[in-house]
Amino acid sequence: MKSGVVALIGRPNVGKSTFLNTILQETISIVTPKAQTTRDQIRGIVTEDRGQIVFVDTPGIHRAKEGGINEFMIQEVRRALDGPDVVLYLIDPNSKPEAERLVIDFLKQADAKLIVVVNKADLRKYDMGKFAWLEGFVTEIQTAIEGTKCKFLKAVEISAERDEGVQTLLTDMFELLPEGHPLYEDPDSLTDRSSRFVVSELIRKQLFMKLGDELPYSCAVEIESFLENKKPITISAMIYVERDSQKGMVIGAGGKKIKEIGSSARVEIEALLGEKVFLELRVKVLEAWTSESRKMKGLGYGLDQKKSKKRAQR
Ligand SMILES: Nc1nc2c(ncn2[C@@H]2O[C@H](COP(=O)(O)OP(=O)(O)OP(=O)(O)O)[C@@H](O)[C@H]2O)c(=O)[nH]1
Ligand SMILES: [Mg+2]
Repeated sequence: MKSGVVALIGRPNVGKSTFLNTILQETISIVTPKAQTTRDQIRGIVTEDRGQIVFVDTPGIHRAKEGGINEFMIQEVRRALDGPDVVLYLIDPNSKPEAERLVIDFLKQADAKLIVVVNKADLRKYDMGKFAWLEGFVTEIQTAIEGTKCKFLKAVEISAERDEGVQTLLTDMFELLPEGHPLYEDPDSLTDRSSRFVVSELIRKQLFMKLGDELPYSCAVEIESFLENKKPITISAMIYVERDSQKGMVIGAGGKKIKEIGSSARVEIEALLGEKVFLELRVKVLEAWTSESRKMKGLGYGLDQKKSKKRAQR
C-alpha cells in the first residue's frame, strides 16, 4: 500500500479547495469566488486499493500583518509545509509572476517533491496568448529552488472544477508516494475535521456568498450546540462580527439577510449530514477579534505560543 501526505499550496483563489473537493467528490472545504476563503488547514483523506493519500488544503499565501487572523492563516500554510511528501503548487493562469514570487519563498522551505499545477485550464483554452507568462515562470521556479530540499518534478494543467486532469494527477501521486501504512485507519473517514467544524464552515461560506466585499473577513462562526440525536438535527451557531454596525448588516432589515444566510447554509448542511436540520443563527459583536490574539484563540484561530511570546517581549 502507498501512503503519504500531499500539501496543496498557492495564492488565494487559485482553486485549492475546489481541487480537494473534486478529489474527494464531497464538499469538505468551502469554495467561494472571493479570495482568502480558507483560514485553516484541512485534511482530505483518499483511501483506496492503491493506498492512502492525505491531501492538505491550506489558506492562500498572501502578505500578512503580524499578529492577526492573517498571520494565523500563514501559520497554517507553514504547518502544512512541514513534512509533506509532495507539494502541489496551484497557479491560476490569470495571476502574475510578481504575485507568485511570494509562494516561491515558501517552497524553498519544503523538503518535498514539487509538482506545479496550473489550474483553471478551461480558461486557457480561450486565450493562450494571455497566459504565455506561465512557461517562463515554471523555469523561474526551478532556478529559484535549485540547491534546496524542494525537488521540482514537473508542471501539469488541470481544471479542478471540471475534473479534467485531476484523476491522472491522482494516479501520479500514488506512483510517487512511498509504501507505508495508512495514517488514518478508518477507510471511510474523508477528513480529520469534525462535522461540527465543517458545519461552521458551511455557514461561513454563506457569509462570504451573501455579504458585501469586506464584511465576511470580519466574521467567524462558532457552533454552540449540535444535537445529533434530535429529529431534525438541531444546530445553534453564533456569528461573531467586529463592530455593532456589522451586526446590523448581517441581520439585515427585518432579519431578511440572516434568514437567507441560514436557509442556504441549512440546505448544504442537510446534504452533508444526509438528514433534516433545524439551524438557528445568532450574531454577536466581539470587538476587533481579527487582531486580538486572545479572542482569535477563543474562536479556534490560535497563534503559535513561541511567536506570540517573542512579540510580547519586543
Ligand atoms: N474556471 C475555473 N474556475 C475554477 C476552477 N477551480 C476553481 N475555480 C473557481 O475559483 C474560485 C476559487 O476557488 P477556491 O477553491 O475557493 O480557491 P482557493 O485556492 O481554495 O482560495 P482560498 O481559500 O481563498 O485560498 C471559485 O470561484 C472556484 O469556482 C477551474 O478549474 N476553472
Ligand atoms: Mg480555499
